[in-house]
Amino acid sequence: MRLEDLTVIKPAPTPGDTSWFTHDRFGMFIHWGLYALGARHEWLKNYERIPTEIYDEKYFRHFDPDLYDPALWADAAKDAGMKYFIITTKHHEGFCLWDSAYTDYKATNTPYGKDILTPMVEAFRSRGLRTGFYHSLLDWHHPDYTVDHCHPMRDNEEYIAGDKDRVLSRYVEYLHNQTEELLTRYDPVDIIWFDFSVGPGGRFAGKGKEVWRSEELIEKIRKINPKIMIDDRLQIDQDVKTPEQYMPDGWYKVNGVPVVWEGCHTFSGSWGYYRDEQSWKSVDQLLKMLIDSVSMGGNLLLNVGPTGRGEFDERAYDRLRGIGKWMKRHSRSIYGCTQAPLEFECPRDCRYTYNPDTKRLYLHMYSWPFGKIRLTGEVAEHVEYIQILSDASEMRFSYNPENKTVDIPLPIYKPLGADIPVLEIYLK
Ligand code: H79
Repeated sequence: MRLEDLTVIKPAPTPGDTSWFTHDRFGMFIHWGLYALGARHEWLKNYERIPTEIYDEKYFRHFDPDLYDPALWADAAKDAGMKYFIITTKHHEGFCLWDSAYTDYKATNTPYGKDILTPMVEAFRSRGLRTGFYHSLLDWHHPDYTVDHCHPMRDNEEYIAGDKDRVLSRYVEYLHNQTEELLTRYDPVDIIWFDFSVGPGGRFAGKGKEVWRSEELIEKIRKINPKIMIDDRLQIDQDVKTPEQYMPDGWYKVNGVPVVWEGCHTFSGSWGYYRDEQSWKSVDQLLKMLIDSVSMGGNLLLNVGPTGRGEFDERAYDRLRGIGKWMKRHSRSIYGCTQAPLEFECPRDCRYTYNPDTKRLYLHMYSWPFGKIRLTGEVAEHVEYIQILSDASEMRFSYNPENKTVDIPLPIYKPLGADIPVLEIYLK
């Protein structure tokens, strides 16, 4: 088969511009809000059924991140090889990081007293990273947001009785206004990432696209920025599918059609800062999540939950530095890459990624196979030159046309500086 005739999947086109996104592959999610002070999950208001007065008495009144310096965050993201960031402008708790004209529940009214979002966007943009805004559809603070089964007051009869005076459409107006405010003030925003549409549960009504007036909201967003990428959680698929904390077992499909997708993952389980969580993933595991995603045509959005003083903690820095060390010498197998041609058989315990522009195939070896590695089938026909990606050292190989194999002898020891070694295979 000719190289041009191999099957390289292209995801279905979308209304926004995803060309940069499917090239860049790796972004930083940031979950930051009042819950950083609770330091025990961003859903703590919900899990512990905390009334707003108590939540605010504690966290709103004590929010003062004196060590907040977004330049440090942006440096850490860039050094890890991330190309965009997505910040929680407002999470489910309802607290706003920017100086919104539509609410008093914002950073400027805390002891900190300053806008958090503007310097953050500036810091990341000035380092060449693109900007995404996570924005919660749920709002556990707004007086017109009615109770549903995902609400902190779902068991509080007195609070639920108050729903008769709540006008949900007023909240939706607020949601539309704030979205327009954000996208205008920080134009051009590259991604808007809404989270999420609550299904009906028990005695409570759900909140979906009719309630959010999703279609109209999308129209308003595209009027401000036609190129923006919109996620799928307004209950209308737009530019990107967002599997959360799980790895698809192949290219993510909608009705059988491969689409643009981005998996979002945490370091330790929760998204907001959780001091005592011990379930931190290793650098090796995180790198494999990135490689796995690209090998299935997707992106990885990896989350950091900064502390209440405004820092990434040491565990986060440790992982980010480890990822950056690998990325420095291996990002060529990530940026601009996608799933390999479907005809190619991948050796055991390995992952391919493929750059269709340079026609180079990347073989990631998850365990070092000692004596040699063998490529069989269609791929063997196309091997022109092979080197180890980390140091451009030549890998000699022998081609056997009779059984269509390429044998690549390997040293007994894994090459230095290549924790997950990658062979760069030039195809012909
Ligand atoms: O922002 C992060 C999370 O806080 C948020 N999305 C990421 C990016 C998120 N967490 N959970 N969900 C979204 C999905 C909600 C699942 C639920 Fe339930 C299942 C809501 C109701 C049933 C579990 C049980 C959580 C609340 C009750």
